[in-house]
Amino acid sequence: MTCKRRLLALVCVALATCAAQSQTSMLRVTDAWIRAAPPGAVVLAGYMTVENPGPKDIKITAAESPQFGMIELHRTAIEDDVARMRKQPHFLVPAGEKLVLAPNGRHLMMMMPNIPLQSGDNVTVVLTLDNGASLEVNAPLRSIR
Ligand SMILES: [Cu+2]
Repeated sequence: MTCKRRLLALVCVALATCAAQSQTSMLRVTDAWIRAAPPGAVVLAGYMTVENPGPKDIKITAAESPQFGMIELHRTAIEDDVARMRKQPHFLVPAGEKLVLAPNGRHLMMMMPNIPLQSGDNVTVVLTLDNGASLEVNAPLRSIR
């Protein structure tokens, strides 16, 4: 590694740390959980409450987990008397308000678990925010709320 490269790496680490710190004070996540599914299920749903006490709207633009191949942002809505899930480009957490991810509404659609998961297991979810920060959330698996 050249001297210049090492310096660049250090600056990057410093920036990442700053972003992580400024962002933790901006969104508060509580009550995160993943609904446990029968063994062999390839799709699970994740829920949580996200509070934004700050003065600016924040969007959750993506989510990922080391335990899942892919996570999509979904919203369940009733269309023609049928509940349908639609992929969302982002979830908005308005300034001073709460976003509630809950059954029959918005949720994280967690696909392709890397290993079998069961009730009591902890899942790590990393949310990507539109302010350039990311937020790590721990969500236990449980069968029902
Ligand atoms: Cu879904």
